[in-house]
Amino acid sequence: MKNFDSTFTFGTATSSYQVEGGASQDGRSPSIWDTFADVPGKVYQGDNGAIACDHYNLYKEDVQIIKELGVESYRFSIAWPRIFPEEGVYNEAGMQFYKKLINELKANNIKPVVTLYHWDLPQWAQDQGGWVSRKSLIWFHDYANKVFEELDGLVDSWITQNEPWCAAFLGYHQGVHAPGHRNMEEALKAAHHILVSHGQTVKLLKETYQSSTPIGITLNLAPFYSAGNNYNDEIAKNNADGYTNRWFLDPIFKGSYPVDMINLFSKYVHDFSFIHKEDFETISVECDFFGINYYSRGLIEFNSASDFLFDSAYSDYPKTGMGWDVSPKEFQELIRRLRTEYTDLPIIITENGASYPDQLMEDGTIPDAERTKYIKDHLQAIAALNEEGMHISGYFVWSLFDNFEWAFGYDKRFGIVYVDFETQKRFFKDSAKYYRNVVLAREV
Ligand code: IFM
Repeated sequence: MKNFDSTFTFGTATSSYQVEGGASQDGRSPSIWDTFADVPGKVYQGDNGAIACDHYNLYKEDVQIIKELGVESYRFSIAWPRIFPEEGVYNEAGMQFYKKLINELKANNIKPVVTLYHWDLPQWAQDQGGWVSRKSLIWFHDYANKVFEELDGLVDSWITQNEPWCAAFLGYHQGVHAPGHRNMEEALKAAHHILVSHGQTVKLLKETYQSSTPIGITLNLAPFYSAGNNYNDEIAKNNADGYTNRWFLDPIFKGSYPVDMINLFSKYVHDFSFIHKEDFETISVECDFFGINYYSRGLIEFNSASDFLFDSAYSDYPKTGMGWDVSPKEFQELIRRLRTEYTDLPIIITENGASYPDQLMEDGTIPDAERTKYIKDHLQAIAALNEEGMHISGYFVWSLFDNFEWAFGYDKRFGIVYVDFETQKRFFKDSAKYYRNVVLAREV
């Protein structure tokens, strides 16, 4: 048995578009995900987030579920198109929802951890170029400014951006997320503006608001390994690491982009003048913590036909329902690397969890032994890392609920609480009961 000390935070996480529903309630305008989900073939079975878990209307009941789990914190995100449904037009009714949610959480002793951007860019912003346009910095500044004006002081911590790699590279390079473009130049511009928007937002909170609310960014990181013991696979692994991890870690913690990746990307991008020299000082601004979403390792092999010479290789590891390797040992290696190469900041695991095909039994139980083991293994890994002095200060299970899993629609269930999407009834899975016991005992 290993212990978590009293400073360690346990929580669960969701994001606005994945759980809220209420797509046209109280003046919300469409986000890029509403638009993308409308395009035939983009999302599994044509699913969308119009209703999702109806959290927008059921938030009071949902807060009771969080309370029953015994966790101290709830991580959620704000839907930008509720706050600014049109450029420059503030919508107080949208803000009211978050005020009510925060009040309800606080009344139940649950700390709100709030993400400003978890991928639901207003469609009006995309119509003008989205994150590819440098104007996104102005739009995001105005949005963050209004949110801070109304909510800072009420929330426990702020997260500026969630997983810039997904928003930029899945959205603008691979085309599998909204807005569904396939253009590396756009992806690099989007990634850059997202990173600058992060730094600018930290400065806004600390300098203009003189706020002491902790603030940080969340990256999705994966440790990569080469499939073969040969030079080609080593190169491929290095490129995978650069594309996924270093392109984001280096500017945040070292104040520059990795030169090997600039060289590699210059195959598709010939003009890097969208990167202004002074941007690095903004991107690398000092934060209070570093958020990591961890799901899996990647096994990599060389492929001369792929954009950046790498591909996923066959791996014989046990897999989650997403086909992702279950890899808690590699998670530990990732954290040790971050400590040696990048940062001393407290690390918060802002997401970790697994999707499996669950079955709701007649008696209302959901036996999800694989998810339970996944969570247990990662919690044990964290406790062991902390014994080594790695200073991980919190853990948020992804996700509180089964929800809209982006291009996979409702096909993939990540929740520790099962949602029957026909009735909107919620059921604790066995993993939720297990997690509650860990949280209460503070040991794993
Ligand atoms: O559901 C997503 C979440 O929105 C961002 N991180 C990964 C999760 C699982 O794919």
